[in-house]
Amino acid sequence: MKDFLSAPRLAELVRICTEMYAHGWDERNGGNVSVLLDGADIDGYIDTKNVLRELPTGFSAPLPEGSLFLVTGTGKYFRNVRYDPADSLGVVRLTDGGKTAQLLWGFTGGGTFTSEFPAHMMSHAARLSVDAENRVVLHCHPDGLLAMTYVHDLDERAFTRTLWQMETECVMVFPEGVNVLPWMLCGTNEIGEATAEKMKTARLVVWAQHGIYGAGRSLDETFGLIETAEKAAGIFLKIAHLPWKQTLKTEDLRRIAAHYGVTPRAGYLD
Ligand code: 2HA
Ligand code: ZN
Repeated sequence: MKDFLSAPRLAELVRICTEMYAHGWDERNGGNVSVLLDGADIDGYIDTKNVLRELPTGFSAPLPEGSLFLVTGTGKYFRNVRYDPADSLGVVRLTDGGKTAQLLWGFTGGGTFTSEFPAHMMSHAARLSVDAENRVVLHCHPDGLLAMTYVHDLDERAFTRTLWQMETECVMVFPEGVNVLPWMLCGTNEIGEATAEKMKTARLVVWAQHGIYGAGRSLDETFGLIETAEKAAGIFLKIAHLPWKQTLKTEDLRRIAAHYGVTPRAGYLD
């Protein structure tokens, strides 16, 4: 067996956690990430017969028996992930109808998966129902998007259109727009269910006064989605209080979408 610490999947997640912290998106223990693994990702690295601990999930994770996830741990600081990945991260396998997660690697200090495990598992199921290639769910607290939820209408169409107007890239990067949840208590099955419902129509779900969830086929794609939306939110906050002389118009957004062959969310560019 090779050491999982040298596995590409692990290295990739460590890099992303480090990068997220550097962007200021994950203060203290803020944020969490889960990556759906293929058997091949851990083959030769982890003995799948050796269950280290059984962790109750507290709900029936709606995913196939045996699904494998690399996931950040509850209370772990993204700032520290790179110094001790085996303590901050874990590989778990769902069993017992998703009511139990078997720990196969990591959480060496006795920890467990993120407090947002329900939102992650339900979001994976929702994304997989519309995109069989989805692998990543990523949550963080980027300050521009968070600030925007205090001063901007939370209507999804309006919120999306504002972001699209802030930078030419936006409608290309997230043509389906961003969905928005009003403030809800985090760490609960209820916010998990609400997030998953929103995930069926967009890869980005803003949690008002809290942060954002992103989903995608890779860590790079998902990070890039949030990075782009956050950049747009930052521009909005720089100009929101100033008199605008011009902006990207609906017609411009339509032209961008047509030129780059993306389909904007129906009804958002009427
Ligand atoms: O503590 O970000 O939403 C991690 C979180 C909870
Ligand atoms: Zn959070």
